[in-house]
Amino acid sequence: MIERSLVIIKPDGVERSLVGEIIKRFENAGLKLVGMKMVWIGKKFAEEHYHAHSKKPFFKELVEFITEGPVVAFAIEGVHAVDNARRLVGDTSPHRAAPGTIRGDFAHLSMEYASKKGLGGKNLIHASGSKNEADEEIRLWFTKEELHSYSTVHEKHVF
Ligand code: IDP
Ligand code: MG
Repeated sequence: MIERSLVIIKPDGVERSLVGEIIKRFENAGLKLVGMKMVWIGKKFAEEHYHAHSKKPFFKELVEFITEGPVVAFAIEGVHAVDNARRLVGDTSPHRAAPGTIRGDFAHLSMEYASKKGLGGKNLIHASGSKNEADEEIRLWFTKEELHSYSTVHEKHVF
């Protein structure tokens, strides 16, 4: 049940200076940071990360959006980390994301609106959608040496 998940603060989140605010929410929930990097990904890497969406009508715009500036990627570890990260992130479309979630608190647009404008949906953050997706994405974004095992001081009470 102890899982790892991949989280990416997208270019809109970095450019809006929300990196600290967003990371804090995962730390506050007791999820352990096990790897982290800032990287400006290219088109090929973006297409690989989002390969599951390659047939979607918004694929080109999504790749443009995720490569328009640097992102901050981090891997977290904890009980049901995949589901827990999605819960903190909120619904894909910020207009449906509950207040208290990252997308609900810091954005409000809808995917329909983004598509109408011919843009990728700027929803601040990515979190793996399933355990399989998480394993695949962590392998894509991090080498073994970039992932760390250590104990946090409060692990006794949160894990
Ligand atoms: P998720 O990020 O909540 O897992 P996915 O359905 O996997 O959502 O979509 C990946 C990303 O593609 C979204 O986070 C968003 O940035 C973008 N996206 C999803 N649907 C649309 C759309 O209808 N128009 C434009 N962009 C979209
Ligand atoms: Mg997804």
